[in-house]
Amino acid sequence: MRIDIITVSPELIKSPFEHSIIKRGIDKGIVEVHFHDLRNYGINKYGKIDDYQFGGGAGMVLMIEPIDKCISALVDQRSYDEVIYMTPDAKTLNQQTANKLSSAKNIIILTGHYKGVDQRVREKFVTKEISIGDYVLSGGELAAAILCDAVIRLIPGVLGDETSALTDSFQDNLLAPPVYTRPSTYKNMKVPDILLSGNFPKIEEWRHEEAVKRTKNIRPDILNTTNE
Ligand code: 6GU
Repeated sequence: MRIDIITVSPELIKSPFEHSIIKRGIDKGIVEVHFHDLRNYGINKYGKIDDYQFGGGAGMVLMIEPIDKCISALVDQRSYDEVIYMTPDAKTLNQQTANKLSSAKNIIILTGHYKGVDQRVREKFVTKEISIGDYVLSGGELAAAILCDAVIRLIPGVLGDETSALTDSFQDNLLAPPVYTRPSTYKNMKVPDILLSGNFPKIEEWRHEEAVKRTKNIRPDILNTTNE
């Protein structure tokens, strides 16, 4: 997969790509990520990329021309499955969206800033808009890094243990069950006997029950009745 990230703060977003799972995906050659500084496509010699909004109101709006130039330069070179705009006024990212995106070949991610982008950018270039939750961040960069992490770890070969992404929370509309490791007793706190029993069908049953319990308790909104 190739990911092109268009941003006004390349430095803010680069660090997560230099560590951990995302780095592993890049080092293995499974994913490549390119950063594009929107200022390089600014409309004057100062790299102007934003302006006041028509009709008045606080906050600067990213202009259409620099974004057009940047996206057009990319689209001229290859075709893209999606042009994603990161913005709080969009549908919230979930596991299903991450799963779908993980099979894309090429994607562009545009990160907003200030008051956002000129609406015509969203209408003409953007094919998918994603928010990461119901709160406002200063810019879309951190949100884009989160999206990339959620997607990249799902690409086959990126995680060492192929099955582990499939047993994540949310993959079956359930939160993950509790997990334990050694020692089996610590300061009188015991690991549930069932996990030490060696009875794997029973252990799976217990895990499923615990996952349903936890989901009912904490996130009844995601609980799918077919899982009960
Ligand atoms: Cl994608 N961007 C910003 N600026 N704030 C957010 C967000 C995105 N998702 C949630 N809050």
